[in-house]
Amino acid sequence: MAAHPRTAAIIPAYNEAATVPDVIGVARAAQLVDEVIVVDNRSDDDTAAVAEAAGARVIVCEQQGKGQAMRAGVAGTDAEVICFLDADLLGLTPAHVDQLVQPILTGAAGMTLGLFDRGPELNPIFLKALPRLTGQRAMRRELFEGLDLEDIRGYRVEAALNSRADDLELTIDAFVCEGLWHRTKEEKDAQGPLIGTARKVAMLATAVWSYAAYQVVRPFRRSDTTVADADRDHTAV
Ligand SMILES: Nc1nc2c(ncn2[C@@H]2O[C@H](COP(=O)(O)OP(=O)(O)OP(=O)(O)O)[C@@H](O)[C@H]2O)c(=O)[nH]1
Ligand SMILES: [Mg+2]
Repeated sequence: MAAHPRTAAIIPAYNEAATVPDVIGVARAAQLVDEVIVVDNRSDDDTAAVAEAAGARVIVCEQQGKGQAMRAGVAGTDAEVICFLDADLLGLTPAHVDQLVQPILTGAAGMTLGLFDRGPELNPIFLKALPRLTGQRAMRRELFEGLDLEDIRGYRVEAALNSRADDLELTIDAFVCEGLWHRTKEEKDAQGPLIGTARKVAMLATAVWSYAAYQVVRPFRRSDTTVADADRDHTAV
């Protein structure tokens, strides 16, 4: 039996067959991770097959969207500590993963955030001046389960986790993961770099807009249904 609370690494993956095996291998090699789960949305490529071959438990999520995949992953485990990792990471190490999980296990932080390494000029800006919307983050499962169901749609989930952690006055431990980067939309997009770039701009605009809109409406919105309520009642988003 694990001496610490059980920790699951949850990796949402949509068409990430090129990179997900390495991410799984690193998560499995981390000392503080007990279980590695990949949540696939019926990818067009063989993400599910390669993830299983790399030793992950694969959960198929019927509802499209990163937030929905994260929800399915949390619902699919009873681990008390969750470490979310993107499936398209390059340069991830077991030490990065343990650095995300450790402060949650000791109680030193309520949420940890691992940022990409953008170099010495940009790192302080992304760490201190911009919203930290990274996919690499660890927390106790209650933090995710307490999110409003509305807030796990698409890319809004990361802004919502940040806001909820602030509301609860949790300590947030954010750091740059040395050498960490990802396979970008330009590289992934089968239709070429131009369409990939356009998609990325659209995605960034959506994320920034979601974040801004979320901050504006949040004080006026009374929470209706949390993720935990919905899971109990089997409500779809
Ligand atoms: N299961 C599942 N995973 C998703 C979905 N959308 C995004 N993801 C995963 O969420 C992670 C982050 O998505 P990305 O598209 O890489 O987002 P990003 O890194 O912010 O954007 P890029 O700069 O273009 O890479 C990746 O592992 C994706 O495969 C989805 O609908 N379902
Ligand atoms: Mg990415």
